[in-house]
Amino acid sequence: MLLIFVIIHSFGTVQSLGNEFATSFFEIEKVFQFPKNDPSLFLIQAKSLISCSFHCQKLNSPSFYYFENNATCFCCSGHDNYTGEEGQTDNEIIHGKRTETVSTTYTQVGSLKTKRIHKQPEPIDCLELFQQGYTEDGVYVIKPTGSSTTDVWCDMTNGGWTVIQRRQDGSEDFYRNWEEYKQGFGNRSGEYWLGLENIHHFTKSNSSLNIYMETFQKDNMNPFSAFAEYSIFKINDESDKYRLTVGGYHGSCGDSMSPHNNCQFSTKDNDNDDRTGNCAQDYGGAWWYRSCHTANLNGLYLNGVNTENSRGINWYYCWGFYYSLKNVVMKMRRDM
Ligand SMILES: [Ca+2]
Repeated sequence: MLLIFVIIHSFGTVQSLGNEFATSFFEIEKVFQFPKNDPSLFLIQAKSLISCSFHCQKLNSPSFYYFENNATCFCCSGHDNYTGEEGQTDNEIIHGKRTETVSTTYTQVGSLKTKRIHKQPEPIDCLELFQQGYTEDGVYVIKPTGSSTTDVWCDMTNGGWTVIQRRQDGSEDFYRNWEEYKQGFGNRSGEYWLGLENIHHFTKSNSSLNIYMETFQKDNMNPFSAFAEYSIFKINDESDKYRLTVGGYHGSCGDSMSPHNNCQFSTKDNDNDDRTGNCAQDYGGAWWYRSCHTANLNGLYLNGVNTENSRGINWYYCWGFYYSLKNVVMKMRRDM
């Protein structure tokens, strides 16, 4: 009997507060940038925490928030990225400055989760976020193309670098096709490729490229790690097969990237290299191959010393063609 009452009461609330509901939704959407029409996110008007809890259980949502000051209930179903801890303010949860004037205290009930994705108005890259005062390394949402958003790892420790590629454990398959390299793939907290289309849009402004590389402890290589930085980094659009412009090297071991200057990108299913065969197929990667490479940072994860000539994650002008790196981070930054 009580249950029935709650249902009727709640439906009545939604109907009678229709305008208020729309206003609340708009405000909260602005704060969090909820994906529009996302079927796993629900916002409902609820008179109390109990009512919110009830509705979210009905929607099979693992966690939810209740906004006391406007009686709004937000259910997260299948998402683990809009979470915080009980008593946190929304300012804390979105990590930093915000433009909204509302001040809401969350009361979270249900399962507590720890992973956070930082949400904020649409910056074009990590540098813009850094300049806004975000100083914590992590996953942020950016909007490089002007039309769609993407998650990306931001290196804030070194001043707002946008990570475009990362290798660290071989968990991600990098031997992929053109469409996948165009759009990007992988886990932003682990191994990933950001996507040629995004990188192209980033480099419409003058940009630098920084590459950090590390070997396996077990191999006792000299040097153990190295960096290569390029003050010129640009990628043309798809009609030019994402042709690379790179130059202005300085680094700690050798320049394996400049030989790829002015090359188009090639994948196993899209051969734009200067050789009769298919470099991407022959060397297990996808790159700005010429005929074929001195750097193969999207190559196979071959765990250090190996016998597969030039098929690993190679950086020739330091470790040669028979050493496959443990860690690689490629990141870029607009010139300031
Ligand atoms: Ca060819």
